[in-house]
Amino acid sequence: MAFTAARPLIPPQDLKSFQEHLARSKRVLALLGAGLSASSGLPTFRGAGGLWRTHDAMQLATPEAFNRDPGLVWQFYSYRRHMALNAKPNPAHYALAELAKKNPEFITISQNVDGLSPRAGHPANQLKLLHGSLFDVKCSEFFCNYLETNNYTDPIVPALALPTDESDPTTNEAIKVRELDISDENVDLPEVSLRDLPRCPQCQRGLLRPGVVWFGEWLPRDVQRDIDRWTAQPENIDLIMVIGTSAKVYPAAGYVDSARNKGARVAVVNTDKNDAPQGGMYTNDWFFEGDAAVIVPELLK
Ligand code: BV8
Repeated sequence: MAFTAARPLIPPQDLKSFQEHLARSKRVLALLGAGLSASSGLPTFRGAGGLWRTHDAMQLATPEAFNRDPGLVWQFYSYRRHMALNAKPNPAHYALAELAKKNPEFITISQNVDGLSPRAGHPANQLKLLHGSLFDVKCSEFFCNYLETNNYTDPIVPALALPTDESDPTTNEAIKVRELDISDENVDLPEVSLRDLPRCPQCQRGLLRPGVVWFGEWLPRDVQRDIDRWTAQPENIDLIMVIGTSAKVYPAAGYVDSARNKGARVAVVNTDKNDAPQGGMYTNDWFFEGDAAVIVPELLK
């Protein structure tokens, strides 16, 4: 029986041309999405079994949803905080952190709120968390500026504890069990009353909310300013790596074109060949099909 060598993970010619370009590159960007953390056990938003398939996150990741039913929205975020706390950074998170330590002109724009890039030791000044973090909490009152970062209390209040009959909620079986279709009004999630939700310790009035950017909300001005200043510098951008993102959410997805307009070549890492950035792939781009946790460390070797 003829043994055929397993297909190389990355076509050798593509790997060589990418690594040669990376070695010559000075100014490098990365745009990260939920697919980067998939191999850490955190569901993506749109992928198979993704967060949005069973949780209607568009329904939940908005200020309107929070105003309408803060208990339900907190259950959604408390569950994600718990999963993220019990997940670990994967080799791709570490490889990107190592590249940042070697190249101060490498800036990472992350759409992820799961905290895994910071936990992998990614230099904070080179990691721009565009959509905030599950572990920041802030007051929901417009006039109050209370913000607490690095809040890892799990659950953040007793009323948000996962039902005790859960097996380890971070296991895939439990996640499947847990992923009730909560957009279905027939699903009776335990109610969490307003008085049991976390309150702002500063103004003593407002409810605390997750420190993430919801749909319809402005992105953190300081983060956008940093990125815009970096991309607006006169020198060219040599490369943008687009890792584990469907690149459908703006303004994050727009940074691919911004980089292209500054001369960048584009390298996409995605399990889905169809998930190229808006505007498609150019002839001298790279598309590396596969799991970011395996591909990225190989590329950045
Ligand atoms: C804004 C935090 C200005 C919360 C997130 C109407 C009203 C208001 C705004 C809009 C509107 N219509 C459009 C907009 C703009 C809107 C937007 O872009 N909407 C989209 C849906 C069209 N944007 C906004 O609202 C932004 N703000 O515009 O402000 C403004 C202000 C007021 C009024 C008007 C405008 C704010 C956007 C931020 C939303 N918050 N997250 C939370 O997480 O709960 S976005 C959230 O979804 C994530 O952060 C992430 O960015 C996004 C999901 O994208 P991905 O990360 O790409 O995940 P996805 O599942 O889609 O893809 C995973 C990919 O990985 C797939 O391609 C898959 O194939 C691949 N993959 C899977 N496994 C692997 C893998 N790849 C590699 N390896 C693997 N193992």
